[in-house]
Amino acid sequence: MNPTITDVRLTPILIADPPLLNTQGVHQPYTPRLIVEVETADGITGVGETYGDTKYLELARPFAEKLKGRQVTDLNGLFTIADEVSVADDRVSAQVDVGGLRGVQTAEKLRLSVVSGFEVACLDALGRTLGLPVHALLGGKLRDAVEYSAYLFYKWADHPVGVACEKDDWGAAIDPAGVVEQARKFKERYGFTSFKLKGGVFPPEEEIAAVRALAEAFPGHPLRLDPNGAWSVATSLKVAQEVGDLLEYLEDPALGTPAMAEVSAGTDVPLATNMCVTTFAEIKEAFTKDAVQVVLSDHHYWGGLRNTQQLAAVCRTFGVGVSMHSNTHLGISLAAMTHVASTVPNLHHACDSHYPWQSEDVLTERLTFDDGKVAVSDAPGLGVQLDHDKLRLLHQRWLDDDGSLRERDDAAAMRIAEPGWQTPSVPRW
Ligand code: GKR
Ligand code: MG
Repeated sequence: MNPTITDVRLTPILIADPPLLNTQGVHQPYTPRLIVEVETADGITGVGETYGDTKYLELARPFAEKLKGRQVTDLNGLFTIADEVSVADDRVSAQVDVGGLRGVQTAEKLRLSVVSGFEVACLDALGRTLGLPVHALLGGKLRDAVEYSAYLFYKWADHPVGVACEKDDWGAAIDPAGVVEQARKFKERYGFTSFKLKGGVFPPEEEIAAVRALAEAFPGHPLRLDPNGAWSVATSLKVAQEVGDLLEYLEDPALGTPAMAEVSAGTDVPLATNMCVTTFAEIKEAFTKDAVQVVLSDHHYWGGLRNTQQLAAVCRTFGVGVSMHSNTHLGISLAAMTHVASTVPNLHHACDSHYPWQSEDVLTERLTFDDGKVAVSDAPGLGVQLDHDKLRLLHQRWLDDDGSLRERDDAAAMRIAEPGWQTPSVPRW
């Protein structure tokens, strides 16, 4: 057995994405992802996936060079490499979305997102080498299937006229009836029994009405609402008062730990976050101020699967709940999330996943949801197979792009429909 890394391949791709609305604007018709392949001296290849915008690629390329000659077992060494190829914070902030509403905003989070792609690929290669599933390398699964929630979005029926895109069959959802209809489809197609609505798109009264409509249509199903920090403390408290009894938790109603702490002090509705606790350094303030009751880990920007386990342990220590956040992703990341989620003892909420929104993948076989759950694979590694033809096709789309889609920019996508659109400053309401 020789787990020395002999080759690393990076393939940036563009994947189809429906016109999903959020505080920043609307999803582009195609979104960038990066597929990582790590090959060992034994001829074994492991795969990983992470964000694919240019700023990640620019870090991943020198990272890949430094990885050659190292062992796939050297997972701690990935953080050393990340330090060596790191970029300065000021350089990153110049490239990051204004508004900063999404997870990755600093050089730290950027480099950790790159680490995660390589960590998952190394774990996959190691698992294939040893004949063990990734969950076994993480200490072993505690459950045979991981539960996911249906991730509901306000959505247009189509991307704006004239924009090249793939068609989807989800239809529009711009009011409570549309949201309920979308939820019904999610339930029919995948068996989900809990729902999360991406909010911060319409005035709070409209989103409150959507939550009420969901509660009426799906009694007993856990519901969450996530406006990505679009509300003031006062608005957050008002929403909590009006629909708090219908919610499993309210996710990032207000932006930042001090505002979340104020909301938390004024309501008994549990607050979850993937925005104010996104690094280990942010935990202390948030937990000592009791700003959040559930942290949603994203193994990409937390720096991989082992860091996610460490986060879960810290949460457990402080009696804070843990679950998983998602951004647009493919099956490699869903497999990675499922493996790590299966090992977390204190996972008491269904995880988020955008996967049902992705009609394309780079795998020979898509992962499936049964009764809203993904079965934890016991096959070696992640248990997924890369389809090189599909990968080539999606990479060709990236090559053919004039550069406008290679950086995800929901505000720019929105300006096609609404010229003059700017990501609203927060709090918007
Ligand atoms: O995909 O539009 C989106 C989401 O709003 C995503 O960007 C968020 O990162 O899903 C995420 C969240 O839970 O905040
Ligand atoms: Mg969120």
